[in-house]
Amino acid sequence: MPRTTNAPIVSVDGDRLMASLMNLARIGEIDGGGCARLALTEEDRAGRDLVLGWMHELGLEVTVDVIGNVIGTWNVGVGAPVMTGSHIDTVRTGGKYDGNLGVLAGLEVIRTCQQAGLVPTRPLAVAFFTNEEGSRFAPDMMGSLVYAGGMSTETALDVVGIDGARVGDELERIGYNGASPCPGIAPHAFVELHIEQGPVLEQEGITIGAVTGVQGISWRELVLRGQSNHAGTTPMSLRRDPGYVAAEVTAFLRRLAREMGGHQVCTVGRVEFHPNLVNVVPASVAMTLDVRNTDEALLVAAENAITAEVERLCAAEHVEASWRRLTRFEPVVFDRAVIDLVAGVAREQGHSVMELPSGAGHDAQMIARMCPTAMIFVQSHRGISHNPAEHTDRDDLIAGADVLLHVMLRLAGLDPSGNRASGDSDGTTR
Ligand code: HGY
Ligand code: MN
Ligand code: MN
Repeated sequence: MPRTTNAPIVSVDGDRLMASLMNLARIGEIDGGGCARLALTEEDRAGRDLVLGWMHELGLEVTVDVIGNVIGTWNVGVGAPVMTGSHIDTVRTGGKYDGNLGVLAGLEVIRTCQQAGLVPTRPLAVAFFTNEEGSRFAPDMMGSLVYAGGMSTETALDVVGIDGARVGDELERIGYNGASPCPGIAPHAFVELHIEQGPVLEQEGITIGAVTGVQGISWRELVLRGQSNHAGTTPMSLRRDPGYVAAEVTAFLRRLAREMGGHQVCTVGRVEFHPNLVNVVPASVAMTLDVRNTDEALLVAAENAITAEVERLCAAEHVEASWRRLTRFEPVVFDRAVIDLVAGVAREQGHSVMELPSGAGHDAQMIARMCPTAMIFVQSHRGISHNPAEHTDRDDLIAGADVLLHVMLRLAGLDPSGNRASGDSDGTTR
């Protein structure tokens, strides 16, 4: 049963949207109904090729830039484009909708306008940005960060991933080392549709999230070096065991997050022992620390508390610690006028709406450096994501796409009923 009571004047084709999502999900599909398309792998190439083909079918002008971001532009009207988009790379155990929904709903918006004979006064553009996930190559949101001028192309191309591959070499290998320069063209406005990837909308029984911003993200790699030794002959009093320190650090992060409360989250997602053998006290351990908070001062306090605890543990165990910064983004606040437009359009379509911050990072947080930006969230079933079981109901996917359609049209100066929307030159609406 469609959730909206006020069907929009122009609506996306739900069957077509679902078909494109399922087609893309078949590329890199894994057990449990998910996807594995790590950035710049063969699977990512295949996904890129498929979506790029759909862009050409729509008659879009397609550009590939120096970091592999792909932008399809429907060159109608005049001025900077109203842009939407997201990413189609996934984590190794990804779902069908993370990122993919934002890109494919953007293409569905353009298809719907073309078929309805709606011609916006501004170009509409759909982007998929390179390496949003960051799990192979840090930082995450790499492509949109370079697009927005927050990271130099040279630095990004020289990033080496967890498997030893270099970004620039991989881009060339898959044929997406494009020519368009970065920073890219600043859009008139940017709106990204994305699944919430958390439990809030479903728990509150709300259909549409008008996203207020993105929390701060701190990724660090910690390498602990002790002394490799025989597991059977080495007395506990003589050990310099980095594995023990790694375990204590992991437990400390959990306690710290619980004590700080609020939006504070801490995650140890990767731990690599060396030599990783049953009867050898490890020589070293490399681990990652993902620490986030909506409040920058609290995020800094959490980072400092962790650094101090690592120092204390290492001193007691005679282990050495070395740190490497992988990612550090401060919290981002989206544009109030665009947030209000998202909420207003959703309510016009009869949906329940709430404002909330994003716990996950998104390309929108980078494009927000260039133009008025906001996001639209739809529910994630049981808040699960970065997991093959990731699921969002069909009606919610379509509701999100319809809100995206009408927000983009308003930003492009065209009201669905064909009147000129009261837009002004800086992308905000009154
Ligand atoms: O890590 C994140 O928040 C995003 O999925 N890259
Ligand atoms: Mn995502
Ligand atoms: Mn993700």
